[in-house]
Amino acid sequence: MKKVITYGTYDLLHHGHVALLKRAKALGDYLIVGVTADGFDKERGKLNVSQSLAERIENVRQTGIADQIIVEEYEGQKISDIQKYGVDIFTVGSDWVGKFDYLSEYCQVVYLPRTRGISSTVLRASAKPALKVGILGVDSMAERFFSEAKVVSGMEVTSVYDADPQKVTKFCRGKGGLERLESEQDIYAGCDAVFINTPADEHYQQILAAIEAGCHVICNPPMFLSREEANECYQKADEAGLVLFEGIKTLYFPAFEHMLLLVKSGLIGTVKDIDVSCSQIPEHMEQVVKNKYLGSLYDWGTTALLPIIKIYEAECLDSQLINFQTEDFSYFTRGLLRYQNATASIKVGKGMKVEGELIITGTKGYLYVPAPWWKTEYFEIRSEDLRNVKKYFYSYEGDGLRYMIYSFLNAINDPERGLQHTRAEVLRATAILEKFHQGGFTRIEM
Ligand code: C2G
Repeated sequence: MKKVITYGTYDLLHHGHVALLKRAKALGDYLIVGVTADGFDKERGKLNVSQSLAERIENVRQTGIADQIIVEEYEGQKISDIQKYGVDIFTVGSDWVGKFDYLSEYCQVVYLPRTRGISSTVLRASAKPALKVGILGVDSMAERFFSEAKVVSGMEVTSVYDADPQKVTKFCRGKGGLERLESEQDIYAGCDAVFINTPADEHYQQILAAIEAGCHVICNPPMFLSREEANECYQKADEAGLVLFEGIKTLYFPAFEHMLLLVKSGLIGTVKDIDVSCSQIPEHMEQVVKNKYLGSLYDWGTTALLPIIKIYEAECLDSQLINFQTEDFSYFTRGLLRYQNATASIKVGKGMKVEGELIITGTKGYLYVPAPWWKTEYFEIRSEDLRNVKKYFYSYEGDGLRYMIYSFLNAINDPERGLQHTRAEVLRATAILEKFHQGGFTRIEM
């Protein structure tokens, strides 16, 4: 019996897929089809898969062409599958020519002609019109957001506004088709969603105006500096059926997501302490210090608090903050947080440098994420016996923002799926930022 294997996402199964499966089957007597798991697709940068793994498997099964269906979970699984199932031929569409030549060490590799004129991407785009997104504020994150949004199908950045027209001119250079608008209001009126990329003290009014205009919001953290304002905005967004999404990119990186799952699975026992450090010495510090909202806890606070809030899932009972600052700008904030039966500490610096690591302490061991933990592709789980360190490696595509943007789009297109970062979690971080914003810290002159 000649065994053939092929792999695919098979999202929104179409005649191109079926043709491939038929040709694959004709290469031998027994066809194994590997359908890609959601996590694997995300890791390899294939975002926006519309159907669940179960739906995609069922669609392949219903063709009656596959003799066996397996799930493809990770890079490198193909080799172990070929060996495990005694496969004679690996095949895949001609859009992958060359990509799998390395498998010829294990079996024959055949690239089959791809059916022209049909793809899951085309079907997805026609299923829903692309979401129109406007960028409000063209500083730092705007470029990264613009380029990463391009690879998230189902949305497009159509317009931009910034109070500084010269900045907009520079930003729009080379971005044909991007419309520059004359006011913030034009952004809210002309788009389905807005990326608020402005200093934190402007967010509240801008979010209210966006909601008023029926615009979904993805906002740079910290989205809010006051719980009262946050609750007001959430209530109005609910009434309008709109999504408020805090754009904490770290949360959507594959490594961070998996790290949370491992910690919550009890792998290091009960977590009793979390130690987080983030810092940056930006260029042109003389410019940065003019804007207090670029200061330590304003700029890093939401990210530094993220692992603490996601793991403890409880209210902070007490926080002590010590802040190094001059006039109005905070360079370095150190915080000690107490929870029901656990503690946490944060160190965040702007214009000061500290090792950017994350250490999660448990009763069976600890998880160590090296700097820069907030965009890590790697972490270790260590225990008393340092010889059995478990190492975890991940990769992310591009700048990594695409995973966050994809989650934002999902939250809009599939409200039932809900938000990965809940309102309660946003409010827990806001409580600490609010305390800081209102001067609830011990001040040390720089
Ligand atoms: N295909 C095709 N004609 C099309 C679209 C897809 O022949 N018009 C083929 C692809 O070449 C692939 C299979 O159908 O062999 C499944 O395609 P996708 O679901 O798009 O998945 P893809 O990511 O291309 O799968 O690791 C191998 C990859 O998983 C291949």
